[in-house]
Amino acid sequence: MRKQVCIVGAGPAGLLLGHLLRAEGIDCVVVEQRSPGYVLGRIRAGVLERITVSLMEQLGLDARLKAEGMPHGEFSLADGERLIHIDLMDLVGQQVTVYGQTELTRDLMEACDARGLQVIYGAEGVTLHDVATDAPFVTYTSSDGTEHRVEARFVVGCDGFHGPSRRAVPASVGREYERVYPFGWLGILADVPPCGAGLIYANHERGFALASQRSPTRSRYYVDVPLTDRLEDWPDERIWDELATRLGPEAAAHITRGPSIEKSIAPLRSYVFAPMRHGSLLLCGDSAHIVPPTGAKGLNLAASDVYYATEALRAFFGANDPDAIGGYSDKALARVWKAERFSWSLTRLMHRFPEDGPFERAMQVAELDYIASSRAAQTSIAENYVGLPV
Ligand code: RFL
Ligand code: PHB
Repeated sequence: MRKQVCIVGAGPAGLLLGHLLRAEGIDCVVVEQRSPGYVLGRIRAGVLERITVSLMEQLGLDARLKAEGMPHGEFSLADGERLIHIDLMDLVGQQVTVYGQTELTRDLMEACDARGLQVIYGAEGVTLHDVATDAPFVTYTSSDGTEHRVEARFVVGCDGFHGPSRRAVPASVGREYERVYPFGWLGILADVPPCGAGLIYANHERGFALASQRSPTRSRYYVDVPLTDRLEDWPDERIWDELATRLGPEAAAHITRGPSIEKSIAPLRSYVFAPMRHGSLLLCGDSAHIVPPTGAKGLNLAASDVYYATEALRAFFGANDPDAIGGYSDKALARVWKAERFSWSLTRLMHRFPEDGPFERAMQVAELDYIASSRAAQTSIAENYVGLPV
């Protein structure tokens, strides 16, 4: 098979890019190792920035997002007894949209046939070849054992943190920056009404907690747990008890308990791989970087990478401008590093690190006090939370 672009991975980054390229008349295919059901089964992000919503709008795939997505003009930081409100609308005149990654991925998936976006699911042994040259290709084996080869002018790696694309860049060319955190987030999804209108991030002496939601009848909550903990250690009642304590009395009074419909533990990591382009290979989303989920940035960074990659590929194929491809990595990384900084600093502020002593705790208290009393500090948080401009 011969295409202008071969996209590896049909998560949100791969599907979004595929649709945007199709809309530009660029011939592409998406190669995914899993089944559609598996991809939709992963419960992940919930908060969408403007860039993510506007790409769906541009594609005309935002009908359900508009109808079911919940605009949030504020969120809160809880510190023991106190709630610090960050009024996004008042501070920066923008809001975020709460709409599950699963729903966004479903919208993109369901539009593939009508938009002529070819996605090959169940591709095994996906391997990238000759990415440093102008004639890269991708090989894979389909479930019936047939071997396939996709020749393309560009390969875009949208295959997440564990995919093969990043590893196709020689170690002598790429550099890794990494911070691994000493805890993970235990997430619980339940068909119960949320405990309040807005998201609450809590730093309690027992640890971190987050109250989020998916709809007026579906809640998503997280607590941080030691990396050695297993799901069996956390029956639902223990999670609800812990949430009630950590989120503070105001939220606890409004928590509705119910059986979990999904429960998982995700480790926290900050990671950047640079550059995000090598020859004819571009990396987008989690294949190139990971943020701890505290800033709600991962999916939104995947969307901004896809925006820059689409611009670069449009300029290459439409205006015969090879320099656009050359500029992709620097443009994408400039935004990635700022989101990494915000996610890291909010993680540092809102979690109790096992190695922290009284000094580090005093710094957290002082910073939360400063945020509570300073509109400038709140504005800085707000402009990062709604998403810096692309
Ligand atoms: P994905 O979603 O991992 O998709 C990668 C796709 O590539 C496929 N793949 C392969 N395909 C072919 N061959 C191979 N060898 C392959 N290996 C892998 C995979 O099967 C998959 O389909 O990456 P992508 O598209 O870059 O999207 C990134 C986002 O999924 C991620 O950043 C977010 O979920 C992060 N995140 C959040 N982001 C936000 O913007 N807001 C949030 O509120 C938010 N909350 C979260 C999060 C992530 C979490 N976890 C579990 C990591 C909350 C959590 C708990
Ligand atoms: C979520 O709803 O899953 C969610 C919300 C905000 C975050 C992370 C995850 O910062």
